[in-house]
Amino acid sequence: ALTVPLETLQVLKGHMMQDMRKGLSRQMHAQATMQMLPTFICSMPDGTEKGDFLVAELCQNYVRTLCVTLLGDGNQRPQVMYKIFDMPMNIMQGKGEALFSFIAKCLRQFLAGFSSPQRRFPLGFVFPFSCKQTQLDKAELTSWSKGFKCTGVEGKDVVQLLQSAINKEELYVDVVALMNDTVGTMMTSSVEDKACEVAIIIDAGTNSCFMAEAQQVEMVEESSGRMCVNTEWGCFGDDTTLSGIMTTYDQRVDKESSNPGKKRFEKLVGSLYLGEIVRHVLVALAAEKAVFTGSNAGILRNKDVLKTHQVLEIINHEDGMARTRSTLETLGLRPSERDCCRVQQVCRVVVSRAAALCAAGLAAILTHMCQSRELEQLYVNIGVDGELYRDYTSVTGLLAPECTITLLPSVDGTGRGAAIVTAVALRLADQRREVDQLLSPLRLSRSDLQRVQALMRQEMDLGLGKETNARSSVRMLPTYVRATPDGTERGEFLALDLGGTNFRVLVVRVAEDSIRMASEIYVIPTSIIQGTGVELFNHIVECIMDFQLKQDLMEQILPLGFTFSFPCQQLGLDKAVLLSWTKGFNASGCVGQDVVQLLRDAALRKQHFTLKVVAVVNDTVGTMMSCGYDDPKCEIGLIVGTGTNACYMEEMRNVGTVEGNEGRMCINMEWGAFGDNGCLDHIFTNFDQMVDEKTINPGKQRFEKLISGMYLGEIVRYILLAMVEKRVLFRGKPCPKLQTKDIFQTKFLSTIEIDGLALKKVLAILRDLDLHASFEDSVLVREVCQTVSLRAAQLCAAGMAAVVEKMRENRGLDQLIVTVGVDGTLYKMHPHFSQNLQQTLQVLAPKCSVTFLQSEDGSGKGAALVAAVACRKAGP
Ligand code: 0WK
Ligand code: BGC
Repeated sequence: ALTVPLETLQVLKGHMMQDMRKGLSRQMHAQATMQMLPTFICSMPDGTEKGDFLVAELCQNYVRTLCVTLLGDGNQRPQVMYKIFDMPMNIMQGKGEALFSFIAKCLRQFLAGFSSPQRRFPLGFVFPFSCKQTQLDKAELTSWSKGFKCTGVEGKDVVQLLQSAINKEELYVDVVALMNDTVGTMMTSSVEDKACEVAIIIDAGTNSCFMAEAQQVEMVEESSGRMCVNTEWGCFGDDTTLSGIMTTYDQRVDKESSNPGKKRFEKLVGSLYLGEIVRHVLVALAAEKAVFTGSNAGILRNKDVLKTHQVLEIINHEDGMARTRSTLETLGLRPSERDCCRVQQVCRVVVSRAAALCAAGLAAILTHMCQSRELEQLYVNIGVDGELYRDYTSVTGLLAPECTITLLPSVDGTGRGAAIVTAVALRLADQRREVDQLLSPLRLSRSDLQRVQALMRQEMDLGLGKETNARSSVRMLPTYVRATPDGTERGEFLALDLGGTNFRVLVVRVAEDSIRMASEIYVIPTSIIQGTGVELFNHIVECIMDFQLKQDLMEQILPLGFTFSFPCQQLGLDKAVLLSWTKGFNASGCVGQDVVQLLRDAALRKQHFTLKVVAVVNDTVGTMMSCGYDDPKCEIGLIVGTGTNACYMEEMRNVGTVEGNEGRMCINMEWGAFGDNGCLDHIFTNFDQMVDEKTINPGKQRFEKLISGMYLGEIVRYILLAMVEKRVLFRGKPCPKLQTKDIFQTKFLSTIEIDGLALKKVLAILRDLDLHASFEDSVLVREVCQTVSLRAAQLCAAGMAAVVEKMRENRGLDQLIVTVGVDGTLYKMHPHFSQNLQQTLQVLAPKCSVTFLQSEDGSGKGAALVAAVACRKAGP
């Protein structure tokens, strides 16, 4: 009955994994017997921890106080001083207040031995009982065990109880961290470059902890990195799961314990109970006259008469037989040779079962880690402690063949580990302060955003005013597009789409019931976009010719709609003067020119080639038109891609720069330049300044440089460099590659911020940049990306709020219902940008219900629709 076959251990491992998953899940947590308690330890020591750290360790019959000095030199050889204070028996069963006051008095005595009373110390508290931890320094005791039963503690924050006892002793000691003894063991056993990620204690009680994927620990907010979870596996089987393994002897031990029905797994494994199990087996054997037939075995009916350390000596001592005889004779028994053999056998079976059960538990943890990290093979170091530690790699190996383990016995209990946890906690707290200081200027409050919204509105009004237009940074350019598509558009059109990531040439066939398109993407080399205008437009014409050849359109002269995504003063539907280049374009001889003419001239330079350009539109207008074809409520166009901009349908009566008051006209806001007059300087950080200075148009497109894809990666890069300098990232190691402009691409943000993305993917991106990051580093890099992209989405929302609120006022509506046609790689590819934008917009413009309609066909289709309108108006 006491032998557990491998198949049963396999089944048990399965049950434990199931229970672990329940314990980790927010929904099922209450049904789990293994409580899987978050410890708020998310980082391992990085060797830079420095200082003197106090530790108070509450052990079975004593309190150990330590002072550990870390030198910040990798912390291989911390200096440790300690003192043990035996605990009076009545403390374990007395008032909680007495227990904590006893610990505080131990600390006073200990400190008196080497420190000045005024010196302040951070303290780590090793408290080996199950606690509901909500912070590293906030933990409620859920239940006592191992014979402890102090009153007035369960349900209370034990950190607070200890701190107030310490304050009563007027000690300058701050309890910085509370941890379970398994955590202390994991940290203590982590030596040199052998970080432990699992720890098990098989002592009076038993327990384990391991570094879980944070996103799987659903009871806490942390969504990235890892967090140490205290399994409290001692409670496993407190439902009926272990009934198949529990023997009558185990049930008797449980019934006589101070907490019957509780800690079932612990009672099969912990040294507090093994002696009792052996005793009950011997009582049963004696009753069956299978042993001690020559003596009165009545003594064996006394609880705890056989200690576990005696059981261990019986099986470990090289002369086990002699040790067995002397142990039994000490109990007043006169064992025969055969009795001694039987007793030894019983001891071996009970201890091996305990070891096998631990191996099954360990295998469950290892397989869980291997699966949650999506690994084929897991290599892991395991810190072990406790008098019952056995080398059960063999059984574990059978139960978890996909894991290679190294057991690292803790040589110094949990004290040193607790000091390291405390040191890491303080290092992280310092780092958090540094990080918050660096990132706080990028974190915009609601009132910051409302101010940006108001400023945008102010600039819009200035931009629309004939007299005031020149003073506005938002140029509010009339587009001569007076209406969105009405479905009567027909015909075949060529379209060009220049200004985004890709240059596209399209043919668009607009029929009654459908719009069919064919397109080709052409690369425009940097040498051309920063060369001459002639080269640029020649290149464009060559692409058109290539396209027409491929599409067999050489014989036709189709009306052409030109999406030209740069600020242009539109003088007519087919006449637009370039005001300035943006987005890294800088072709000479174009600014101040009519870009349609430049295109026509390039066509003319090609013999026998004719172009019929009928419309030139901005990509925001093209996008609005393209989406407007499907949704008539679409009266706003938004681009958040390489650059950013918006357009919307404004009342002609408000457009002071164009004659006429009837109807509406689409206004290309060119909001990318918002703030170029300094009105946004209050939100511009030094990182933004550094990015702007390195662009080919410093001081220009300031709003765009806070939002769009061309710049977000650069903002992140400068922040990471500042964090390296502050030694909160990559251990302050210089990162030459990170000095390279544009090396941290904006698309990295879109990957790094994917929810649930395994951090190893973030590590891979950083590795490609020669950045050898720790887990912590990758969590921090993700936080920087999230902060930068969130600000971009919020600023975009503040701009959009100004637009929809103006339209609502224009139309005298209490509630505006409108659709925004949107395009751009950042908006489309970033995992959270669109959601953050929409959520912020709802807050800033609650009287507007705004639908965002992603443009599927790009603005080329829109340009073709504008061309169709132009052709319809021009008549046959
Ligand atoms: C696709 C549109 C194009 C626009 C681009 C912006 O068809 O007109 O310029 O989106 O997004 P980006 O390619 O800059 O990310
Ligand atoms: C340009 C706009 C364009 C936007 C999005 C900005 O840099 O100035 O005209 O709409 O980028 O492509």
